[in-house]
Amino acid sequence: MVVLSKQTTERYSYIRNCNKTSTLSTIPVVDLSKPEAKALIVKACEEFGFFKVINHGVPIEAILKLESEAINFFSLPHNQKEKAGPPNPFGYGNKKIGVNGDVGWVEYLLLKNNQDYNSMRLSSVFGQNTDKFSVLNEYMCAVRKMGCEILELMAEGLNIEEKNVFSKLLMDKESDSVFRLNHYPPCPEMALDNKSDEKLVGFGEHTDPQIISLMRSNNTSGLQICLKDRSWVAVPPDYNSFFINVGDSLQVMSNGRFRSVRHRVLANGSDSRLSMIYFGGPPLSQKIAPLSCLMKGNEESLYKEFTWFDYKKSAYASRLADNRLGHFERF
Ligand code: GA4
Repeated sequence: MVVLSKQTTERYSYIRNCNKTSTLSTIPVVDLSKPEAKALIVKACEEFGFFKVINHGVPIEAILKLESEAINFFSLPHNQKEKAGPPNPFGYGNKKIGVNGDVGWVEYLLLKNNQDYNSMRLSSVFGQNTDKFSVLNEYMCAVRKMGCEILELMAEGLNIEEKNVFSKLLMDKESDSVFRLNHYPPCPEMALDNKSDEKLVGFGEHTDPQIISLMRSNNTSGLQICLKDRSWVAVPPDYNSFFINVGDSLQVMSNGRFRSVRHRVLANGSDSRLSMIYFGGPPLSQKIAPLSCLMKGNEESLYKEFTWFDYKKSAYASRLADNRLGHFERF
């Protein structure tokens, strides 16, 4: 008989009744090379705040090179990785998420959209190894380009004349975007107890504060999204595609028409999950408010006025699962 000890993992949260979670078979898939992409993007953002893209244009070599660097990094001895920590707010983090006591079965690297800053922050681990940073930079540039293409299709789908109304925020040299590598190690306890209906939380439920998040993962499951009816569904992994989330700022800019999707990641018993996420954010001084061209008749803004700086400050002081936009709602 195997006696399971919860000692190593007892500070973490568990989700019960996992076997009942359904798999999202209707996940919207957008082929960026097809003319119907813009309409599908708008529909998916309204219904789910989430979709998957194929024919995304991010070169497979750029993806694989960064993935292999990430695997190398997370395979380093613990004391080596710790040299790149703590994540205040950028750097290596292990289990602790944010500053308010959230924990998850995850280790990660949080990076800035600035090559010089990242190489300085990580020089204690990588020295002045410029190759590693050009791999990272190449990936980030390609993903940002895809993000801008998606945002431009979105603007067209919404019949907005200024096609770059969203994408210009990511292209701005002051854009406050963030990049994250997440490694969810296999959880040995779960592997032993494979009949258990309980799963350990890798990254607890939350919404992303930025405009748009662009995620690529390896082929290990774990991601779940919350639907409008508040049920959770598992998203089957697909390492050839990118998964796109609407963030809180885009929900506000669309005056609530688009949904900032609540999502979480559950740990896996036997396989490592590796995900790479680009969080496209605006410059700090950017006003985040519903676009006037999207307001119909005498439609009122659902939100108070704020800048990305105000929102980010409030978001980073919150707990992961909080409804961060709540403080900024008018009604
Ligand atoms: C969620 C989205 C991004 O991963 C992130 C996260 C950030 C962090 O890990 O430091 C936060 C979280 C995220 C929202 C609430 C605060 C801040 C952890 C946390 C508890 C980098 C981001 O921008 O916001």
